[in-house]
Amino acid sequence: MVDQQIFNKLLQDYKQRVDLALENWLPLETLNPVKLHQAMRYSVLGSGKRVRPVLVYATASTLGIPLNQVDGIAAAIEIIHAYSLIHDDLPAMDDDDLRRGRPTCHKQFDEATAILAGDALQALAFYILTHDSEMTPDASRRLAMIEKLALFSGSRGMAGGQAIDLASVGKDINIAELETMHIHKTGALIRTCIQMAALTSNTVSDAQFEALDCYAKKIGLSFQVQDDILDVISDTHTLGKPQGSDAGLDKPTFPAIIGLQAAREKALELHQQALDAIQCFGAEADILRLISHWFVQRSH
Ligand code: GRG
Repeated sequence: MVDQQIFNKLLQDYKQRVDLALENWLPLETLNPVKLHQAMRYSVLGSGKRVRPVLVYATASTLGIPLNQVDGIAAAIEIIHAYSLIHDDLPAMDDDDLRRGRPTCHKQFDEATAILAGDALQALAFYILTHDSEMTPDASRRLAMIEKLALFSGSRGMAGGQAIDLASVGKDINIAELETMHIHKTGALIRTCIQMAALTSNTVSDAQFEALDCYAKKIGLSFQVQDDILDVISDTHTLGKPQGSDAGLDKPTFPAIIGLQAAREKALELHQQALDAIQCFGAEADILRLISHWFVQRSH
């Protein structure tokens, strides 16, 4: 079993790795249009947890894929995530002033620049997937990855989940409807990380792919349940975004619908189901097991 210290070191290594890739792919802020490029870099290179790249690297490590083959995937998904946060924070959506402990993109720059930074980041993610020379040379596989990212980040995935989220504000929704929203809004991109990394492998079997996808679905939801719990029990400084913002916006959450204790139990149940899903793997998947544990234990 990978111990906690080794796990923490691995997380650090993965973060450093993707930060390097992001630094390389993002246009320099001295390039015109300067303000747009500054806004893109400001939003991506902040202090995010890099959860999605970590999942890409951990899946690659489980499947014995050299990490340089998935750097582009990790960077592209983190860039999609950054775009989603910029747009989520806009006045037309959650209207937030604070993200990752500093002003949101539209507060630091202006609203038009923030919209454009999100748009340009989304385009950059797909540019990376077509241009990264370290990724698989197999064009059909690369196309399958691009399809995954387009599908899971679009109206049938993350953007669709955001639409459901906005439509549910102030409404009484049940737990199944809440889960549907999060499966799309947060879960879809988490599944993408694992599926895109697995698509790099020459040897992954259908059964292994299914097992990893099942794991991804469980941790995608547990991540969100914990996020809802932290919005209730944590503080603005630790979260780097306003605590209590869900309640403030009258958003349905797991603690609001089933109570704090039941939400905690739900997170642990999903963690157990995630572990069960990857039973077919041996010690090579310990990193994924520890990530699932991290998701339900995290404090920010
Ligand atoms: C605007 C198309 C569009 C989509 C927005 C992901 C999303 C959809 C909105 C984010 C709102 C939110 C707070 C969702 C809860 C879970 C979540 C995705 C939190 C943010 O991700 P972290 O915790 O953030 O990985 P860091 O800053 O660590 O990268």
